[in-house]
Amino acid sequence: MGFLLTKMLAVFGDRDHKVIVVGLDNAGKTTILYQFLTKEAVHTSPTIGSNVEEITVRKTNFLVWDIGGQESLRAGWLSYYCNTEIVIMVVDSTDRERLTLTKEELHQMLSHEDLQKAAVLVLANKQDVKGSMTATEISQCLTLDSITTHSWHVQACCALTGEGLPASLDWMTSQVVAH
Ligand code: G3D
Repeated sequence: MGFLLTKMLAVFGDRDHKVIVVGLDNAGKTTILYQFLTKEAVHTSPTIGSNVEEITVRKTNFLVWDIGGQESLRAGWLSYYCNTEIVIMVVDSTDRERLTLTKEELHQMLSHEDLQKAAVLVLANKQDVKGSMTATEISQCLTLDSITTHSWHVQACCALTGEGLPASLDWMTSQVVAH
């Protein structure tokens, strides 16, 4: 029966996989979410509360929550953690000053019990801006190599053009298919 169900899900598609998009304010979270949906850059305003959208990639459904990143909202991130399969941490690659803060937020999140099974995708956004940090620099600053408890991946991207985002969706799909 289990085998049959697995086969049917493979044919007809799966349940929704919960994804949360986090990162400091202005990192590009909302732009990325709408780029996933429309493949066009949209005019955004700071996220107050959250946006949620469904994205389907080759029969895999992701329910993607964009959570506001302003300081006053970050304390509320944990109310979204339950059942999250993928955490997307969006980084503004031009914002060197606040990368330490991002690092602290990321490692604190990953120690939360509700995220023990979540995979982590770090998006090094705004690669179109001259002088922005590379994905490798960001990976080093965030000490991603020290993360052994979670599956993780870092991807350079530009939310305005969508560059790097298809590869991100492929990685996300590989993670949920693998589990
Ligand atoms: P947030 O949801 O993380 O707070 P937004 O961030 O998606 O609202 O984006 C914040 C600002 O960064 C927006 O500019 C948006 O257009 C810009 N932005 C997002 N991604 C990129 C990118 O890849 N490259 C560049 N150059 N800019 C980007 P405004 O001017 O509307 O505040």
